[in-house]
Amino acid sequence: MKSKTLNKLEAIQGDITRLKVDAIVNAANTSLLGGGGVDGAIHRAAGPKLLEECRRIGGCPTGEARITKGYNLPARHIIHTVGPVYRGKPSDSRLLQNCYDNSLALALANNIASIAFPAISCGVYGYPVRDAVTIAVNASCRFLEKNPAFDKILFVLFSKHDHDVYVDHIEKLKKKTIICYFYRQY
Ligand code: AR6
Repeated sequence: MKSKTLNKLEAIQGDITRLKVDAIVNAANTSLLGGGGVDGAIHRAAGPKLLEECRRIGGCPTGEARITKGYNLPARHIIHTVGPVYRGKPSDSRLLQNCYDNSLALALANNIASIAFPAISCGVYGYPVRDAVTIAVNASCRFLEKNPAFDKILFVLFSKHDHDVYVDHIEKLKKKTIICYFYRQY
């Protein structure tokens, strides 16, 4: 993996609704009609027009993604994706990976160059954050290596614990990349 790719990833702690990026990602449910957690926070901050647009879309299957305007948010767009409810089955990781792949593909198709992800499925859907971070970061790196013009992928974590897990994972990958670079020089 190139260090240029990893430098485009950043984990921050905070509220995703406050970020001024091209798009923020919502961890929605299949109805797309709002809910609790980050979904509730995004609908509250974006305002009632978001719900109207979501109604017109008519739902989204698990692992897929849909795009709307950002309305009152600082972000121009919202990409709504539906993570799996964690059951400890192999299909969980495939579906979570689909969320990242499909959100990023939709971003690319809509001229989005900066995006912020919450920890999809890691709240009420129960996905262990230590497993989810590997899927999130691997999917993001694969995408960035294929699309070098893409600017930035942010991971926005609500809790300090989740933030520490993400930072630790990304730092370890950066160290590995530097060691591999020096290894290749000799
Ligand atoms: N900014 C960033 N992260 C947040 C915010 C925020 N404002 N609020 C919560 N989180 P969850 P899920 C974190 O439960 O597990 C909804 O009701 C939170 O700490 O929002 O994918 C939907 O409608 C956690 O780490 O999403 C679905 O029914 C992460 O966001 C269901 O929850 C995801 O937690 C989806 O469950």
